[in-house]
Amino acid sequence: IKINSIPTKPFEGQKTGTSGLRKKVKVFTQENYLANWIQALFNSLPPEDYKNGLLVLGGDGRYFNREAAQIIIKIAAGNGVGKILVGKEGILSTPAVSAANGGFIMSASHNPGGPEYDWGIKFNYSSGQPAPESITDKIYGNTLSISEIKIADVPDVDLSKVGVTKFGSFSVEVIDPVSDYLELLETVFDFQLIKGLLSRPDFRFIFDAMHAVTGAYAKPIFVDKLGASLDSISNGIPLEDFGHGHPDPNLTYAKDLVNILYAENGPDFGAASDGDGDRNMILGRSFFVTPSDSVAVIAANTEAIPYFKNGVKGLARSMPTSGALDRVAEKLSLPFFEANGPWIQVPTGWKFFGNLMDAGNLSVCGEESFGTGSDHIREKDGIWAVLAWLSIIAHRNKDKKPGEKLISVSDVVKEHWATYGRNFFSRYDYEECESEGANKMIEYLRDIVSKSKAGDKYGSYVLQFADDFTYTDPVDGSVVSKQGVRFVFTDGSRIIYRLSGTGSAGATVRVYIEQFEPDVSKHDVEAQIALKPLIDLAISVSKLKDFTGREQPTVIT
Ligand code: VG1
Ligand code: CO
Repeated sequence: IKINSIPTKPFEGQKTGTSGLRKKVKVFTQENYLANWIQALFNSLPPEDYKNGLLVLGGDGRYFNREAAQIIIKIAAGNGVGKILVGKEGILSTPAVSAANGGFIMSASHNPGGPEYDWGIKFNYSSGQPAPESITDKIYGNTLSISEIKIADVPDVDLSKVGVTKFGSFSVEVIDPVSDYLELLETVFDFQLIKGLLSRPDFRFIFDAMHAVTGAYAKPIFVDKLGASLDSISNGIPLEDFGHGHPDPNLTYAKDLVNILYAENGPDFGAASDGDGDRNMILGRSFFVTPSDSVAVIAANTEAIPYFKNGVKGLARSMPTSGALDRVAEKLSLPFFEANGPWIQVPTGWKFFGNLMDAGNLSVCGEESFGTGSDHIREKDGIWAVLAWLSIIAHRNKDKKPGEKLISVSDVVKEHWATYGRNFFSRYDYEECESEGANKMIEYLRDIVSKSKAGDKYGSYVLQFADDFTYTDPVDGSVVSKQGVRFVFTDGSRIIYRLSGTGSAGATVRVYIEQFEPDVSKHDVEAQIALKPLIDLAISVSKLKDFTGREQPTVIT
């Protein structure tokens, strides 16, 4: 094949955030903008990583993916990649891509899509994990000096039909987006067990795909394989603009599903997933499972999941995620946990879990941001989390006769709290604030941290320590700093402040609040009520209203 060299000039700001590069569509559609980043990526990898090798390409179906796929294919060919596997119509969820080794995901995840909204790209490295910072930093460096794009002179590939197209030594194979991923999940879960639950007349299930990528997976998996009824899938068709929605499965943006579960005589189980299928929200009847509890409950109930038949190797969470998981780890006396105590917490972003998994130290992990997963792949996995919860409910009820009352989602969570105590948790998001004020607020907090000392009084709370979280990867020794300002009090309560690394405009401030309650008689209190004093403290200590001009958060979890 003929390879053309196109001269180009650097663009500013092509720095990846928490998970890939995300910008407005208008930014990405500037001539050579995407091409520059893809070329810079190849310039950053050792040639043996991709020359004549295989890469996977897929996306969440959002606007601009079709054009982007053709650009990526041609530049990959121009740089000597041997073969590209592409999901049909460019569709592959983030977990499905992660199940393969190395590839691109065309997605801005939970950010809205369409000509006026966001586009994004994530790159997975050799074992399917999101590229580590050592690579993304290199890519960014190369975007600042790029002068040439290598692009193969081949026609656009028809992505609408499964099959192989050859161009000399380079080929493109269009694959079914579901089959390999489904095959993997069948080795993880007991599908017969789940099928038994979903076919019970006294168990009603609903899944909201939010018109995003899991629309392509929901019917083949939940309906065709597991016997759920067709009408249990809502918003099941992936759309370029997610039906004008914001494909983020939380209490604000998945409000329709929440309303259904909280209505009188609603279903027993509800779940939703985000744009690219790696997040999940789990709901019981009139009951919300906070993601920090979700990962803890899964970790405490692995006997329901055949994949974990030999036990779990270790547990991990991102730093702002509540400590509910730590309590499970302690109880399970995991050797990994005891030996390494503190490094059960990683910074925000799934890329930090991959090394622990590859080293054989981690089985189940999660983030408070609706991300839950295991080492079956190297990304969080929305459908996996739904199947994990269905497995737990099915396992608990497997001997229940028709007509007998089933153990519900809320029963399982309340029982968990009774055993381990409840970590009340909430996150306040202030989306798209002015960057200047948000940055100043974080600077102000860092200044407080530098002057603080153990024993300082904050209202009725006594400071244990305050810092800006630094993480040293126990496997490769790499260090990342400034990962979130923490105030940890002597009773274990915490307030954490971070700026989001996934937005495309302004700054999103996240405030995380946690308080532990061992007393079972106090577990039924609404989280917002239980946490009110700490939330008020978080807002006043940071002078958040002065710095951001915001009275109320945009999203409360
Ligand atoms: C957010 C979440 C983080 C998650 C990341 C990617 O990052 O807080 O936990 O890993 O999104 O999720 P940030 O920097 O905005 O807080 V996904 O589903 O967008 O790939
Ligand atoms: Co996502």
